[in-house]
Amino acid sequence: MHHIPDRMHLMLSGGDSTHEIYRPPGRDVLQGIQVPTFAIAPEAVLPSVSNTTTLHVAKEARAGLSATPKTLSPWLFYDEAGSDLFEQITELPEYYPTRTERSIFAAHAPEILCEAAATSNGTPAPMLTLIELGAGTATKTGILLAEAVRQQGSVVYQPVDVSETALAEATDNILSSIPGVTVRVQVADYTREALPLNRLANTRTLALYIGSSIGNFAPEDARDVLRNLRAQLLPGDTLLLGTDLAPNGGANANKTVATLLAAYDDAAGTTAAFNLNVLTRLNRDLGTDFDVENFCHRACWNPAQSRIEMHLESITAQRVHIPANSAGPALAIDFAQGESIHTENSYKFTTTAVETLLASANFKSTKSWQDPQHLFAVTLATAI
Ligand code: AVI
Repeated sequence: MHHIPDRMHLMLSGGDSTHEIYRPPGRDVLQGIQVPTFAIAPEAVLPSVSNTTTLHVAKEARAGLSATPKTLSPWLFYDEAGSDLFEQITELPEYYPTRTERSIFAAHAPEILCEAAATSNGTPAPMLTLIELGAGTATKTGILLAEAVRQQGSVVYQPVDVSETALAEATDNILSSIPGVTVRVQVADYTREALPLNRLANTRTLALYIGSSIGNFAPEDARDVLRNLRAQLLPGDTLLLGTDLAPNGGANANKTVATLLAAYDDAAGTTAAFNLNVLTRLNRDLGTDFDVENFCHRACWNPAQSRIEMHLESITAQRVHIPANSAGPALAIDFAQGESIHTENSYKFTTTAVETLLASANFKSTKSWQDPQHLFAVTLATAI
């Protein structure tokens, strides 16, 4: 069985500027493809886009490697090998976010669902419909769906993702394990397209944006993603947002910079392999001649930006070539010894920063849950 990560993050070129946006996962990103909502058999209606994807890879690599400082978009991580490596990362002892968020759902799902359905005037609780942005294979979502079925008898679940293979896997997993769920998958890029919700009469929407996905956006882009979502919701609908906490960002000082650094530079070297795999991908997809042995993985904490940064550092002075292709002419890229390619940001939040971000997109934070060690937060917010 293939494994696809919960999330991925990228830099997209828009006109002549490059800006950071966030994109859900998938081995091959489906650029600009939007198909109608459909049930269960997404492969049947999607055209092949492998050439489009390769062209997009070429454009990203050219723009990023010609820039100063050099960058590569994080969505490039998620080819088949990178997706498998990310899946391994989520199970590493050092990488706490995935299991911690799952533990928060396991401990608090009844309360989360009750809060999302709560009414202030004593009227009966509305039926909740769950949508999920960047759902991927929706492995953690099952806990919330099972609780929704327990509370309301059945639930409609609308996962949104650019990867139809991930959505097919999510659908299979959920339908085979949680009776009472109706799955309506939607293949779409939620960072760039409106999300038609196909709202059912007399229901309230609970939107899930979990897995710390929001942390892979620059702050302005994070706000824009939430505003795009908010534009599709009605007042009273809710958003459940998963955020990784900054060092000392929770209610105590348990979480240190060392905790964070270990999560992004694990002892087994899986995150290093994940980071370096992007060079292998470029060699394969574009015919570049990166000597992967000549680069090393670096993770650092940027306190001013409250983010972990991942870089690939050039061990020696070296020249790398991008062959001519439909994205442009042949290019030679020079690296000084110690120069790095910035490959990812992963922002970490204080509880105040989460509230401020939500408010900037017209959500009011109503309740937040953290694990006992205050590593991770799950925040419910109401559309106002
Ligand atoms: C997908 N995203 C939330 C991960 C993170 O923690 O920022 C990606 C990742 N990069 C290295 N390890 C995990």
